[in-house]
Amino acid sequence: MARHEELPIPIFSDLEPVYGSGSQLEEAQLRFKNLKAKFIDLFGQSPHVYARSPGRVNLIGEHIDYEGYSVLPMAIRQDTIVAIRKHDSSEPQKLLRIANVNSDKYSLCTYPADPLQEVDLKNHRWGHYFICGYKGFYEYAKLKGIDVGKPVGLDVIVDGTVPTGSGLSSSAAFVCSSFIAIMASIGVNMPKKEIAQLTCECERHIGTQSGGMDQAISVMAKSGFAELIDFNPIRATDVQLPDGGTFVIAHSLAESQKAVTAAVNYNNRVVECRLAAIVLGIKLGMEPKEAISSVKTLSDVEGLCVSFAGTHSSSDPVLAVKELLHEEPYTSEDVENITKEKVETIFAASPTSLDVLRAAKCYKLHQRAAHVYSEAKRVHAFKDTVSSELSDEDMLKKLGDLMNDSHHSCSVLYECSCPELEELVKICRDNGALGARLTGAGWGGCAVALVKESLVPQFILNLKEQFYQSRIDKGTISKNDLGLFIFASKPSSGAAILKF
Ligand code: NG1
Repeated sequence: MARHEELPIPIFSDLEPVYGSGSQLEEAQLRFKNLKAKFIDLFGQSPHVYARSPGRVNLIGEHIDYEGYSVLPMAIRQDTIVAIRKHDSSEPQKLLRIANVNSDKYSLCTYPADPLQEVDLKNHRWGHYFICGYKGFYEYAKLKGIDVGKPVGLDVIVDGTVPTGSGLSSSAAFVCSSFIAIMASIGVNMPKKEIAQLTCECERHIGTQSGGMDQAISVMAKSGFAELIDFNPIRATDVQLPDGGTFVIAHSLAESQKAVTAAVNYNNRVVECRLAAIVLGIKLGMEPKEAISSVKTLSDVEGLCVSFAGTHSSSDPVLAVKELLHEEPYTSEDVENITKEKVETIFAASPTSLDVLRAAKCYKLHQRAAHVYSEAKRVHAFKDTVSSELSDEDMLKKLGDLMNDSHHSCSVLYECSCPELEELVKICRDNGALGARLTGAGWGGCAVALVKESLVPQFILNLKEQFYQSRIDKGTISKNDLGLFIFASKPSSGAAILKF
């Protein structure tokens, strides 16, 4: 039987295989009905096809996907649905009209139907994420020589329930559902692993140098399982989580605008990791020129670091980091003395990296590399624990410890936490979570806590009282919306095409 990631996106004519039964199905039926009505109201015709793709919570493995390391996320029930109608080539208007069911917050965006258009990064608009998928699909079709005809107009309405800026990957849910809807409207389908790769690449048009975790899980998720996602090549392995534990997701209410802050946060860390990898490569015997041209990620020099550790009776690459990279932040001059090259020259081909260099004062190479290598190990320890012979109780405790260690590393070494997340993680632990950590890119967004199933209702009540009540009193959120900010989550299904 073909492996899961080799299969195309499933096409369904009813909602049950995607949303299961009960209240979740009823809610989905209502959303689709509403979406269709809005579509007809706005565009005068019904959509041809729908695509949906879920958000995700990352259980462990933060900020290591772009360094080539495996991660362990699961899809959540919140998703983005894209309804689409492809114009007939005889229709005169060649425009992409992108509307949202939440038109108060997201007003209609209009773009030309030209797949070569640039995404205007200086003027961020919500519709840009659709354009990422649009450009990505046409780039792929051109590369593969698929005849998709001349670009025509598209009418689109989007309905997203993944909270934005929350570390739950609303952006990937939107880009993946857009890409799949465009693909389906043209009558094409392809293996999930190719879509995961393409959507990862095309989301970079928005200006972040993302790894591929979010798109991979959104496209390849299976109901009931978390997935161990490997890269190069992309592969998903089902991970059955132990009984008796539930993951509770809680929003810190600090919104992280990843695309807007990329130069000082997300892309800054990608640049720091590359510099750390080049410097390690040189210290471990590579010629500077060779290191600059061939070393892209910390995984590229892991072998050298492990060999170095071997000479000290260890196999831990962190040992090389401790011995070879000082804790003092590196200035550009410090780096250039080692690389014999201007940092601007190293990153000359990447405008978003040059933005990072312009904004950065120094680079914390030791701390970032120590996080990446140790976090990569924790992902495998998590997977090994889940498949071990430990009792459920011991297993849950060990998983919780790994999550706590991961948070510590994100907070202290990678510095991607924030005061609100620190407060929330502490409150989770004080209320009996076996482990709690920030999830996703950080600098705001959500925490995920592993909680004994029997304690979940009380745990949620305590968090409402101890974290959210003061924010309700201040008017930051409304009491009626609490369910959007704290909820228990089970692993949900991945992307799907729906034709009725
Ligand atoms: P968020 O911001 O949580 O969607 C981002 C990246 C991931 C990964 C995590 C950190 C995008 C689309 N996603 O996720 O690839 O690097 O941060 O682990 O940029």
